[in-house]
Amino acid sequence: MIPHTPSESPPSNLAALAEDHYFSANPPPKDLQKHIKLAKDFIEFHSKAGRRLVLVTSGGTTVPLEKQTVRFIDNFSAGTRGATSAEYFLEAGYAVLFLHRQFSLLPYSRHYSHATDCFLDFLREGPNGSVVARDEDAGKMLNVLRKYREARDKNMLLVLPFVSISDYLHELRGIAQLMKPLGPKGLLYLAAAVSDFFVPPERMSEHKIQSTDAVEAFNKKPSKPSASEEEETFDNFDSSPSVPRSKRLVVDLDPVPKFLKNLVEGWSPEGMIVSFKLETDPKILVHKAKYSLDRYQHHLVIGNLLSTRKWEVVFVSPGNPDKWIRIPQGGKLDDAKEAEKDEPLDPKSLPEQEPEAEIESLIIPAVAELHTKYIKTMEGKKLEA
Ligand code: PAZ
Repeated sequence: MIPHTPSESPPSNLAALAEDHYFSANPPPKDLQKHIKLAKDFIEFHSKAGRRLVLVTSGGTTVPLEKQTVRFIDNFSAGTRGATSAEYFLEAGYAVLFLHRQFSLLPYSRHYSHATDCFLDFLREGPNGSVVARDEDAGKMLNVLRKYREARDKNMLLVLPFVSISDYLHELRGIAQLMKPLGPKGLLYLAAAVSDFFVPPERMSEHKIQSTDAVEAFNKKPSKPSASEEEETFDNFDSSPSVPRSKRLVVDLDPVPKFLKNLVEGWSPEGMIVSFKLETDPKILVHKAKYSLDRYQHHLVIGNLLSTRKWEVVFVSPGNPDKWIRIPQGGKLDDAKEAEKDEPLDPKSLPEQEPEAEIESLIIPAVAELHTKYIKTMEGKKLEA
């Protein structure tokens, strides 16, 4: 990998203006300062130890429709990629700052949450009124418990939640800026499924959006349009002319500004930055990953398809051929060597059940290897200067 040299120049004026505007118009989450303090202490602790530290972002972001939010738009992500990756990063010796969507999967507890089994199903009554793990689950649970305890006891894992898209962006910016002292040993691994669209605050209703005109009636406004007014609420271009426009909820979303450029150039100019690209159409995946790399000039894009993301991903990085990483189709790592095919698998050719092996067990060592090269190159450059 040829690392992109961090640019000395500040982000272009437009990007800086968009940043100022977005962050002043969209209020920060109420716990931001508390999170920043925790993150600062955690980063300082590991920076002093000369340890590598990764910020893993995970899970979906909500798009609130109201300021006092009753309804919001969400996406599919449960945070499997992020939570699983965090465990393999810890195994590889990284300190992990895990920025995740509240109530999405967490490292270690993921093995017992969000499953079809309730966690109580893993337990049984033990002697003298105690509760113990069922015999068939005890071995794995002990293993997971030990790893979890070790991570916590050694202060290797800090878990911080977010909910909405603007919470996420405020947290990401604050934490990325704190990572500067880590230099190239800081890694940003952006696996969260971040919304591309949002309702800007100036168009967001303060209160719950109403579905009837009862409130207008209460406020003594004319509650029912006359027959002629009601006709006017239809138009010829309506796809559903049987429902008047006034009774529908038409959601009008703006694009979320793209802050990857600001992240690369301003917030964390020395860290290695890995983003994910999710697509559903296999024909455009690699093209979109390359486009993103080209546009934001960061270090690695990991492309994945919704339907095959647990089976294969593609690494797109500057100066390297695209590299597919795959779980062999038997679902186990020792079934076969990494498949040779240089393009996405046909989703129909894959078994219906999820693979037994976790693809993150292959992704993280490959990312860590690129990170090692990145650190060496950056340190070499510093010596030359
Ligand atoms: O959370 P999950 O494991 O179900 O999905 C992971 C993922 C597909 C959200 C992630 O691998 C990814 O591609 N994140 C970036 C998505 C994007 O904004 O393009």
